[in-house]
Amino acid sequence: MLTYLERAKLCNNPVAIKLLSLMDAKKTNLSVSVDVTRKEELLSLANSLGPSICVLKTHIDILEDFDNETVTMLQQIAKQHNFIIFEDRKFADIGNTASLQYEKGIYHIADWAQLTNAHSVAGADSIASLKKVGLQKNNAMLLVAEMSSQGNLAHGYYTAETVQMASQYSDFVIGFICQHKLTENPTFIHFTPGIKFSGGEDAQGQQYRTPHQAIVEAGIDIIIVGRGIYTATSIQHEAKKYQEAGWEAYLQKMSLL
Ligand code: S5P
Repeated sequence: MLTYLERAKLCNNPVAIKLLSLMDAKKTNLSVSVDVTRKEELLSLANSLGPSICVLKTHIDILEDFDNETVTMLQQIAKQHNFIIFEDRKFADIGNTASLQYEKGIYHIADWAQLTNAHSVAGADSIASLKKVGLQKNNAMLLVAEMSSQGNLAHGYYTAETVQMASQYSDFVIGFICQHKLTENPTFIHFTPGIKFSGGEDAQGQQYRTPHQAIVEAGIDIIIVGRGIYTATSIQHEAKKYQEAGWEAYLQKMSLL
């Protein structure tokens, strides 16, 4: 089994190289999902979480006071703390529509989010259209291969075909949103949401596992934590705890295999 840094050297996509390298340098496989609705809160969280994270995950369309300055400042903070911005947009439409949603509209996602994601449900041509927009901007994409919510339909054939689709566009698709390690190809990065120390579920179908379960038992690379961190009393302290737990689990996985 290869380290994050060894895997960085095998990648071609610039975002994958940067991400795996900075994970090694900062000793973190923690991504925080900052699902807040005010710009100021988003930027303040980005600043305080910066030292602990490799990826900041946004849902830019839930902000009630979005303006262009939001993303300019977010980019500055990302540069200062050396993390990747991941807009969790989950494109799911035909190629023409998905690529317009990626490049145009109010958000111009392709201009500031080095990483975003798409469902595979619309088929390979939709990913090809997204790639046409994103690759020339040195961006990357994740495919949603599995989900954390109860009763979701992304399993079996759907997941296997999604992995296949990723291989078809591996210069642009650098990994998956998933619940388990899906491929032995070391250039694909596995991201897992639904992470909380307490495990359990929320009242709306979200299912949680611990960092240890996701990294050691399910073999994934990056844990995505939302409410487990941003609703904590001491956000920085909680982020540090998840960062340490995630890193320890990675070291444990490496020496076990
Ligand atoms: O299957 C998924 C895929 C994603 S990207 N399940 C998820 O929960 N997510 C996202 O991860 C979700 O949109 C949210 O932003 C985050 C989980 O948040 P939490 O508060 O439940 O940790």
